[in-house]
Amino acid sequence: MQTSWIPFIPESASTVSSKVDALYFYLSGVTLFFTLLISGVIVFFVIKYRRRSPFEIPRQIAGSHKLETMWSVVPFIIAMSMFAWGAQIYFENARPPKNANEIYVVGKQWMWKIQHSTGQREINELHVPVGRKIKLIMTAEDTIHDFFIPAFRIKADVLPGKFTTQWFEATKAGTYHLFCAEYCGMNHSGMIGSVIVMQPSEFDNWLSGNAGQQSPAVAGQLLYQSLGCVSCHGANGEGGRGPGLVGLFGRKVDLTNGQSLTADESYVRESIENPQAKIVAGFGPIMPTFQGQVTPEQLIQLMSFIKSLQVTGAPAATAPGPKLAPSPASAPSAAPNRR
Ligand code: HEC
Ligand SMILES: [Cu+2]
Repeated sequence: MQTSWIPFIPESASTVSSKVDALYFYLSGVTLFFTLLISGVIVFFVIKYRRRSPFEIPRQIAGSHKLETMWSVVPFIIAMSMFAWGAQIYFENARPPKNANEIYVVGKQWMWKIQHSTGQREINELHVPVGRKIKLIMTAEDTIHDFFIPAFRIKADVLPGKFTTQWFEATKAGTYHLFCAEYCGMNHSGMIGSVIVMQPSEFDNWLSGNAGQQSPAVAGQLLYQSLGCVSCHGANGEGGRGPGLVGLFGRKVDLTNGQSLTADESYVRESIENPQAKIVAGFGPIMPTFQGQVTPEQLIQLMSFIKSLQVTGAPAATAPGPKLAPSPASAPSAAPNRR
């Protein structure tokens, strides 16, 4: 839908923005229609049924099933159409596509710290290519913030102690506003930045412009060694006293309490900060908590490293450690992982 002619609507620059606008116009249209209808009918009735003589007694009306059914069913259908349409856009927005490029966002009073998977960092600026799906993995260091890009019609809370995600695909090169949309303290109003959408080739140039940076996955591998994760999960995440971590993201994990879940950022974070909360089936609660020992940024690095441990080929991170033979304890749980 072409909306650029409407002065108060922000520019529309992502694949979802025109869909959000269409729904918004539908809601506004329905609201406007009924506002006009009802106010018109009020004026009409006030005139039509005005009192004409001091002792007039109006004609009595007994009620009408037909009328009552109609004014229940019609609004129901309209309300459900809003719900269904809204839910459809919500679900599309809430589920990042699997092949999206990942960018990490950390909010703190009062700035946005951004890191690309190559290691490239930026502050209050987010460079992205046109026409590629981007998934933002976001957390906060201190208090609740909210990452809002009006031109993309996306907005999501950024929380301390948790990872939230949102995704977009930019459709137009340009520079767009980035806001914090959750009051977060004195300089909240200054927590703004810009999203710079570039042509893919230009973006690739920009991304490789700052060579020699350590990627979060490589930094994560060093942490994985220095924090002693190796002693239980194996040098390359092949498992041992703890479960194998190769291919963990997106994998189904069975827990000792009989439940199961799909491993995502929030689960992995919880596994590191509060390992007792969910115990993987076949293992004991022996993993120590790392709460307070790793900063949000280090958590991101550990997660990137675990993500890089893919079944196909070597881990993206370099410097493989000595190969450990998987212990019998890990063998049953590790087997279904090797998809
Ligand atoms: C003392 C051994 C030990 C150490 C050290 C340890 N873990 Fe664990 N880890 C385990 C065990 C055992 C489990 C499975 C039981 C559970 O869920 O707590 C586990 C579970 C996990 C899981 C969930 C795996 C799954 O398949 O669902 C992740 C992720 C994880 N650990 C990451 C780490 C990271 C990162 C470190 C280092 C910062 C670490 N662990 C250090 C023993 C350990
Ligand atoms: Cu903020």
